[in-house]
Amino acid sequence: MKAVRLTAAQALVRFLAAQYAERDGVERRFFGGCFGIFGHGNVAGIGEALYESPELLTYYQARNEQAMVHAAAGYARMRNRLGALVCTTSIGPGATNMVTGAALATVNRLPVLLLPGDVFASRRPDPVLQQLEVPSAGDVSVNDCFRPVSRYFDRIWRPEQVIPAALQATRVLVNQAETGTVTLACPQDVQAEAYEFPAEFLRKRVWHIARPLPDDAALSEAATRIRAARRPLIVAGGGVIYSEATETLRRFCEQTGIPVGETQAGKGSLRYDHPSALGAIGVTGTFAANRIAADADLVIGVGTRWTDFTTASKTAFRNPDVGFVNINVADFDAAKHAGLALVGDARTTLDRLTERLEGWSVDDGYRAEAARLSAQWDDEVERLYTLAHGPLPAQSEVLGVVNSLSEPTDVVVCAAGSMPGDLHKLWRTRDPKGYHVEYGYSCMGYEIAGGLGVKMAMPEREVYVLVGDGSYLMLSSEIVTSIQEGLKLTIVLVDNHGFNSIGSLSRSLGTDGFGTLYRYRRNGSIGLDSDADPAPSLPVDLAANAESFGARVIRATTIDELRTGLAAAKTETQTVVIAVEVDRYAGVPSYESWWDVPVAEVSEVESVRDAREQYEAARRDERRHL
Ligand SMILES: Cc1ncc(C[n+]2csc(CCOP(=O)(O)OP(=O)(O)O)c2C)c(N)n1
Ligand SMILES: [Mg+2]
Repeated sequence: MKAVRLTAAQALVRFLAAQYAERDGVERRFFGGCFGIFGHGNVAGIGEALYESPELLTYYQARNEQAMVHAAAGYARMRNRLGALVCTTSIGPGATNMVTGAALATVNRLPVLLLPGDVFASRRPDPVLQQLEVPSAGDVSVNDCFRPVSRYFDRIWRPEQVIPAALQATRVLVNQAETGTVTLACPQDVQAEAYEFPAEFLRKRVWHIARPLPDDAALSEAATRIRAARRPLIVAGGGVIYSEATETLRRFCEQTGIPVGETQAGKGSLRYDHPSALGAIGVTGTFAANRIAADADLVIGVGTRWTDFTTASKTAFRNPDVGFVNINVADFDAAKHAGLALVGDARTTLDRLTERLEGWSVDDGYRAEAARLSAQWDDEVERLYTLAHGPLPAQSEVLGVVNSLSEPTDVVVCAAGSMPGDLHKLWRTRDPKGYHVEYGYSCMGYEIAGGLGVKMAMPEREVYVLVGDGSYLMLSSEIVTSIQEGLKLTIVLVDNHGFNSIGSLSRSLGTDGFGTLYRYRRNGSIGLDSDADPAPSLPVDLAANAESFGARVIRATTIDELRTGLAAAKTETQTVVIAVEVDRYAGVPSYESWWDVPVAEVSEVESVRDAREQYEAARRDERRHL
């Protein structure tokens, strides 16, 4: 057998460049490039391999390791998990900076391949710079932190081990049920060691991405249960979009009349103006979806993880006889809520169910009720889009202007703070890939970095990143990368001088927004100043910060200025930051839902005791779906 003498790093890079994924007969390269920040732990290993053969994997420079994993997650989501990016780091802090990004990708079931550098396999120069020694275990390094946040983990102790490790890594990454972060920790000496790699290992390899189907018995049982239901409801999750099942879902609900509520990852499954579209469901849901959910007798979850936000902490489905049918490619999720598990691909499974439900539909009254609620909800959106609130605008108006000035296929990106909830409720989605809110990990700092990954995956689309001041302060450095790469982002920086989301949560729990305003220390404390009597604001100018990164900056103080700014941003070819201040107290209400956040059982504070009483009352509605 022919063999090629390569370093472990060179062999790995060659292998990655030769991997393809194929679904429905369409073949594409799986690894779209490699982000990297170099240090002694990877500069002469993977760094050398990328330098020696730059045509194999495009190298992208990032500012922050966590951010580059976020970008990789955004990219993979935008590619419907049919493509991924690689991230290489040095050892120690460079490596552990990726742990948060790794968890985010795994929670959201998105493929990313991490190659953190690791300490010497030979242990010769131990302890090396940045090595954390564990006195009781010689084979532990900081990279063991990646184990619980990865779907697959290996450490490449010897160069020939690249062969099984790379094959296993790719198997997991392309597997729609298993996918998430894959970590191959790469000891810095091994990266540079040579081995005779078989040519067969380096050949082009096409991984077929299947559309598995549940068995006949499960499909028949599901059809029987749906036919018997009077008020069925579909909850569409991210799986609908990843499986490219949105058209199939539309046909399914037009034939059957079953209305659709959407999770954060599933938003965009059905256009906002479809008569069966109830919009967002759960804690951040619409009254349309939450009312239908309350009485539903059968809930069909498609590609959803059933998080507490979707189920309103298990209070959303109040019909005592409610049952669940779960279509999911992962049996782990399909089994939730004691549902009838249809383990399979969303698109093919919905197709089969459509056939089996031929001639059946919900009654006309129920169909009309859903359509009426859907229309009433859109009136509420319109109201919130046009509040004419002053002197500072309300956040909902900002979202309204961005929505109405963006094209249907443009992409809105967000992750943490008060905007994800408002977007979930209010964003009018017109394209399955037009809504990108990371709410599995809801990680502050994802917004700009994730937006960069979205743009890398679909450079032909305009990308609108909505970011709060808190998230901006946490991680905004990838603005520099977006400018370096000529990948334009339109960043709308919504400033309310601190944490609006946690501030109002805190107030609702009796703790008066403690620690959520950005203010000077006063009378010895921070955060004890009240919303009614705040300490002076901090002299921070985030727009100036963005300008210093090289972004074009537009400052808007009114909704009209925001509108003009957004129109001007469209003509720019580089990243633009539009800074706008909003009234932190002009929030969007919640609509007939509840979120379980425990309140102190005993407290000196009267407002906390009151909140506890309300909490205990609300918790009585929490159910177990067994
Ligand atoms: C990394 C991280 N740390 C903490 C949190 C908890 N958290 C959720 S929202 C939020 C405040 C976000 O502030 P900002 O971006 O200004 O948005 P706003 O709430 O003001 O809309 C915090 C601290 C989080 N989601 N992510
Ligand atoms: Mg804020």
